[in-house]
Amino acid sequence: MVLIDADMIVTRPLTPLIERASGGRVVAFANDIDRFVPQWGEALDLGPVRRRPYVSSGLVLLGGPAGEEVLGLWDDRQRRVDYERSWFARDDPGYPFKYLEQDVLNAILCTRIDPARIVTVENRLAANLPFDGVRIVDELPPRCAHADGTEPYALHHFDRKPWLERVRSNVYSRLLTRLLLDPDSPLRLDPAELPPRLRNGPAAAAERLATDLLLGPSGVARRLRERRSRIPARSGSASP
Ligand SMILES: [Mn+2]
Repeated sequence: MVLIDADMIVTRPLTPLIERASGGRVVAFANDIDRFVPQWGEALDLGPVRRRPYVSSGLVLLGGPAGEEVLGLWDDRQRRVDYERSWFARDDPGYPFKYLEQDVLNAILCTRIDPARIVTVENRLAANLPFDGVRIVDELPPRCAHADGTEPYALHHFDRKPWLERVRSNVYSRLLTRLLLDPDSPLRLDPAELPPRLRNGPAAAAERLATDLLLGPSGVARRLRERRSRIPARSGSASP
């Protein structure tokens, strides 16, 4: 079973990860911040907790009995968390499930699952906004690389979405245009369904330039700093 967020672009075959998961493992990517809440186990009736790296819920591969156990518990326990108290709404200080189902996944992994059954992949292999140093190697099918040549499995646009809001163009938004408008794309849209800045042609390029100038070269970095400063520095901000 492979769960992929709708804000991810897969940039490399997931076959190696699927093979690891199919041997009865749970494969997930380390988050860009670490997080652990000792009350998780008791709050969700999961039992004693054991510290382990905090993973993103954006791309999770679940195989065998361990995978089924995680998915079943995840489905059940996420019904107990309160959206209104989460980071996405009121952001109650100290709420153990600030990041909702992502925290629930981590709660399950640090209580019910044998650590030998969990594979934590390094964060940069599911690269996050603002995709610093990531370049496009190929567009269809998409491939990307970090400066050292490492190719991530996916790009994760976890913050504001380029199809909903004016965000500075980046490797993700450029690939998105190709994926959604190319004649060879399996999920082709009519350009009129996309905001002008995500289309092809000179008018779209002008719109992107205007947006990029308006938001400034460090627009994304500034927004991320603002986002981090909204919440206590010690808990940091995760990328759900
Ligand atoms: Mn996401």
